[in-house]
Amino acid sequence: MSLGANSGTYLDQFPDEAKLIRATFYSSFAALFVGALMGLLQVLHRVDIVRLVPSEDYYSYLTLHAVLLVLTFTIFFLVGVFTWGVTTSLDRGLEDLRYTWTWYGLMAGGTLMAGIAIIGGFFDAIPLSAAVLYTFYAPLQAHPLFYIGLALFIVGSWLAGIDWFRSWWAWKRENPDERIPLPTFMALTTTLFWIISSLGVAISVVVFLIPWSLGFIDQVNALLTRTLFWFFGHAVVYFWLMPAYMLWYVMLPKISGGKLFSDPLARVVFVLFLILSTPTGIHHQYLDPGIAEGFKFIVMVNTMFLLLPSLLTAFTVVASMEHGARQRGGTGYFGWLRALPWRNPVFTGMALAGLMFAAAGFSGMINAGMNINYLVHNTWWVVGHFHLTVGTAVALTFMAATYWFLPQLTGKKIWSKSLGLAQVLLWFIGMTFMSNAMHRAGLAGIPRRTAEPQYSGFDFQPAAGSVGELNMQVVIGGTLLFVSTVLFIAIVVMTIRGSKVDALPANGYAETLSGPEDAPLVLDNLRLWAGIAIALVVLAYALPLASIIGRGGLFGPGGSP
Ligand code: HAS
Ligand code: CU
Repeated sequence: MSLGANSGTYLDQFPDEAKLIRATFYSSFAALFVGALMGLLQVLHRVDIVRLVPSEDYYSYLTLHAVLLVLTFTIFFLVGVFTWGVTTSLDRGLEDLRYTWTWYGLMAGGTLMAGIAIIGGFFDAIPLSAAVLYTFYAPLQAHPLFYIGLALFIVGSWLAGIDWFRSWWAWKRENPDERIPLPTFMALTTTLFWIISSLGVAISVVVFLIPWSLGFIDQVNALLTRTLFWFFGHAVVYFWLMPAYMLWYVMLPKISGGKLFSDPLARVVFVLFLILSTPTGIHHQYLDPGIAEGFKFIVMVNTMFLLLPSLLTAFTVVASMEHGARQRGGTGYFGWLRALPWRNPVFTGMALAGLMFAAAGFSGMINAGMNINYLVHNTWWVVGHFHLTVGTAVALTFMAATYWFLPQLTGKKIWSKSLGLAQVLLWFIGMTFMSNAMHRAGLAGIPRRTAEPQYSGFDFQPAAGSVGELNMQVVIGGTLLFVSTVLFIAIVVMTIRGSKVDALPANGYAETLSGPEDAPLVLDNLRLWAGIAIALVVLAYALPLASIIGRGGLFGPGGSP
């Protein structure tokens, strides 16, 4: 397949699909803006500078912050990215646009329902509330509207995945002997583990949480809902990450001026994520009583194996960047770094996102170790970790990619590339302050998820190493992140309001140094990998779930309702 051989922008090639992707992106950006505003309120509240929302509403807006950012912003954006990847690489439109708009409608409707349930919690007169955080397991309980909305959102995302499969099936009938093009391969493997893992949370919501919140059953087994949540809760982080990885693999090398180092290695990476993303969820429960140490140990081993695909990614992506830099005339052991296109916000945003992810990988490894996890669990350290991962590796990559996608989807030029550059840099600097301080605060034992941390608050002249200093850094970082978000939204809005131009780069993605012809055929056997993925899930989860249900009953102490 000749990559990037198409002429014209994505809008020229697929006007209908471009409209759908614009809708998913704009939904995603709306969530980003509101979520980021909640983030600003959050840091100002935690360090006690201003409390715009009373403390009793803290968990409602923490929930709004998290749900809008880690579920709505990320997932709306990524369904757009995968739709782009599948249609571009198969060079065919989606099969049935009415079906496509149905899943979009389910996702949008579900978000609205969940959002209304959360916001209702701010007003005493409205009998709604969902102060349950994005980790919505029992015993915290939300209004049924919240769970029903989330269920619809998840079903919508499944239908999106099936949409990509339908395109591939149709393409395969016409091209029976071709290898699956890499971006499609990435979207399909991701869909498979997403469906496997989100079955866990779907069961928790449909069988337990919805009937419980409607009053049909009066108790649930809290540990069971928690375990089913984490069955999905680790895999979901790779659902956010895989589209960013796809962009690092297929976009970053091209923007760096070169080719992807190895297509086969990229396939191996996505297969590893497919088989290992789910049987690792219990690493969020190392401190839960009720799950035997032996099961936790198995999960720790799986998690350590799961570092491998990310380490392979670090190697492949940096090697591809180096190849690009050398094509552009870069020389020396490290001198090539200077030859990279640092003035291009698409490149710089993604490269800085990758750089921060390297640090995030280290904090993830610390989280993953059973014994050292006891030190950091439930502290601000974990919050620092996930602001580097989903909050930077993913979010900053998505924002940077937007500067490439928007012209493709609208036929308009980015309003200001230099402001775009400032925007990605501000994010990087803001996150450096905020997440570093959060990690350190966690080591000092400062807890997460609390409106009233009992430590000295904000201090204009903090002593180095004091809580005041850490809080100061969190506030500076959080404010820069908010400014960066506002700038991002402004650039998007001004770009959309601009007029169409002719001379835009053509749609396409990076070619490869070592292509699919070098990859063993077995890598494309999705049935085999899905089968292994399911077998590993059964191995990791059958006994712990049986023992949780055996001791606590399916519907909580006392057995069935
Ligand atoms: Fe995590 C908690 C372990 C990755 C998100 N994680 C969380 C939570 C979230 C989250 C949201 O084992 C909190 C959940 C909650 O609310 O309680 N995490 C890991 C491990 C990894 C990991 C082992 N996490 C992620 C990713 C996330 C994410 C990705 C979102 C997208 N995490 C944990 C554990 C906990 C946890 C425990 C529970 C903690 C507790 O006690 O509660 C690994 O996947 C990380 C592997 C990463 C690497 C880095 C590779 C480096 C690369 C960079 C290449 C460089 C480039 C740029 C491209 C090994 C790929 C070069 C630039 C140049 C200029 C040259
Ligand atoms: Cu995890």
